[in-house]
Amino acid sequence: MKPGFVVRTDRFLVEDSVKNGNRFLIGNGYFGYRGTLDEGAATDMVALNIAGLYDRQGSKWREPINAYNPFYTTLKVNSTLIHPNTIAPTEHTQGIDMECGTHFRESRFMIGTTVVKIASERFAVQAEKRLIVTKYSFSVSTSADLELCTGIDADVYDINGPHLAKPKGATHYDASYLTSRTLELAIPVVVAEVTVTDLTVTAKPVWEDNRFVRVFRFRAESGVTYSMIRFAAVTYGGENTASEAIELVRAAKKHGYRSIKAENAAWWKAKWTISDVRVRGAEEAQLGLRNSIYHLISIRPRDAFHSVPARGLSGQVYKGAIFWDTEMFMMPFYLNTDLEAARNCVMYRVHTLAGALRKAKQYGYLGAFYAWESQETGDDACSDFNVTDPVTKEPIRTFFKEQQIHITGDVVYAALNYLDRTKDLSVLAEGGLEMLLESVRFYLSYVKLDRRDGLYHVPCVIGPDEYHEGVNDNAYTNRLIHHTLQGAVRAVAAMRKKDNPFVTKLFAEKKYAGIVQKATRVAAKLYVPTPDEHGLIAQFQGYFHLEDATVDAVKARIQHENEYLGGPNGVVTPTQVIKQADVVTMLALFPEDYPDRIKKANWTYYEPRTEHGSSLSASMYALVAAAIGETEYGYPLFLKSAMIDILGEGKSYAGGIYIGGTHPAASGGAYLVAIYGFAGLRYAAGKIRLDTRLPKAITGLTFKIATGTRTATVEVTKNGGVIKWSD
Ligand code: IFM
Repeated sequence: MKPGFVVRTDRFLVEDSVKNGNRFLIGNGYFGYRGTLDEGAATDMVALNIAGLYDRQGSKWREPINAYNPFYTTLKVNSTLIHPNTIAPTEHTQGIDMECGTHFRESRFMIGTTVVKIASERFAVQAEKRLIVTKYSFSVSTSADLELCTGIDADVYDINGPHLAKPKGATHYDASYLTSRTLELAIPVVVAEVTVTDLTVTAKPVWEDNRFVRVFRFRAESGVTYSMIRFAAVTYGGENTASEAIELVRAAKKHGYRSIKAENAAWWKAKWTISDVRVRGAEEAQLGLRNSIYHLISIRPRDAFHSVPARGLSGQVYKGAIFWDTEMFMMPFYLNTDLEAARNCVMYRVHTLAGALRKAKQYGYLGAFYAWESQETGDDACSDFNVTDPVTKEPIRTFFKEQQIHITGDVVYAALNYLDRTKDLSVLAEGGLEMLLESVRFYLSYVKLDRRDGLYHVPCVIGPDEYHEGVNDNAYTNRLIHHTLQGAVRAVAAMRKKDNPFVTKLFAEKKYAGIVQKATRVAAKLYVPTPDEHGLIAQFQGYFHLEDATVDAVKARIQHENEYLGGPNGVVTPTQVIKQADVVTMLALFPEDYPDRIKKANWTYYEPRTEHGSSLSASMYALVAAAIGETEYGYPLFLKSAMIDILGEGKSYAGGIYIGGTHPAASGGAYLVAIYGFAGLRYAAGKIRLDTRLPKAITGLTFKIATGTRTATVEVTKNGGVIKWSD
């Protein structure tokens, strides 16, 4: 294993299993498999989390389903169950080798005088997204009676489940499989497996404790290493779900473990060639950044109907929903390294436009009001009560879905970036232009003209700082609306040039006559907060009149460590303390808007007033820090984002609700800081320039930018940068 590519632990603690499940996740965009041990069960939060397949039970939150666990395996030695939760291993290593996307573990146990060794590796197959493969080996130092139990565990970890009907177990030649259906929409889900061992005994699958397992009983010789290879597939949705899964595992067996492993390693090698950012001089930064990239690759959307959930594919937190995190924090990585994934993110929003139209209508607006928490249809999965008061146990009414109207502008921002970068107008022809114009229509129906100043204002919103609700003229939101109106007008012009009849037909069908003129007029008269005499931009109207308290002073007012700080009764609400970067996010996303002097004034003002209560916050401050020459201050914030899933120290509760999992927005944010902050990449009109601001700890960065037709290799040192283009 190559140093700099491995994240590992050399100890076993039962209480680390949830954290390790996130840290050691493997995935291929179709599913994520948490980094749990072979013996793991539902109580250890084992999860084969499927992208984009959701289910709802009663009035509980709708969330993605975890499929049955095909890799459940335990070993008994002379009738003693060798389980790290009950017998402390004398040696233990677990981790991921990011170079080839493989999870590994090695454990050593002492049972009396017998040494028992267990080792395994597993990986998500990239070429055939429905497949996952594992190899499990074991040995005993003295001859013993062994019982190897392995199969499909139907006891699934769920937050708001169960989501699957009672499964049926069956076999087909050497394959065994479980079939079930989701409870809400009766979508068929199948998990199949084939097991190949080098044992002389065989075993037929049987039901044992809600598991469909084979139990191999045999006398093991001392010092012999026994191995088992398992090919598993998870399929859903079609008429032939079961036969597809069976064919997949049988074909995989035929193809062979070694070939699949070698092909998978080659896939990762090619992926790293384009995606890696080599950091010189700072090992921690290198590992953190690579881990961020590893996660973004592992959860990339595989088709135009999927995008990336806020907790990746690490489980059901945040309802497996897609937030603005994808567009604003992750898209830049995909845009630079994987244009197909970037296009999928854009097209997912095109395909969920109908949900956004329904939401706007529900709240009395026109056009597309995108879901704050978006699932497969684009309808809003966000609940009325998103957090619970940990003291009273009462749910707290939050207005995220009604008031975070910036989400529509975020969607448009990413789509426009994709178009600027690729000139791929096919996206506009396939529904993208309609998406942009419905977004315009939404904002035109939302803004209010104030006859006193003749300007359009934006009432009653929540900005990125979610703590202050129902505010007017949030700078970030207003700026995004302005960008949406202008960007859509430009897109119409570009599309008219390419295919005027298409645009004319669309305008007639959707009744867009006059929309361009109105968008232009409103953009010109839209109030976007500007700097005052001190260079400060008010986060929203009246912000500077709030109590100017420190974060510590405000936190001293709470009664419970998990108390929700925002909302009508939150301790931060009457104060200027904010949850996460808000004005600073605007400055980070629109770097050309203001000179460094203004950026510095706002960064200096807002940073000490920011709780950084969201994992999205640190990277935005680090990005602007680099721009204003405060790179050293930004460096720890960069590390905080980059290391979040290695250290596993992210916030786990928000007002009594579990919010743990991986943090792909922080991962994307770390990438943004490295490329656009430290290397200072500026990309405009097909040209790259560099405005390098390396922190002291980093002596150099090397990375690639793939434009679709050409690839640039960028090499940055303390003395500046060199860009080499290749076709
Ligand atoms: O999208 C974020 C939001 O900005 C802060 N709360 C968590 C969400 C999901 O990451």
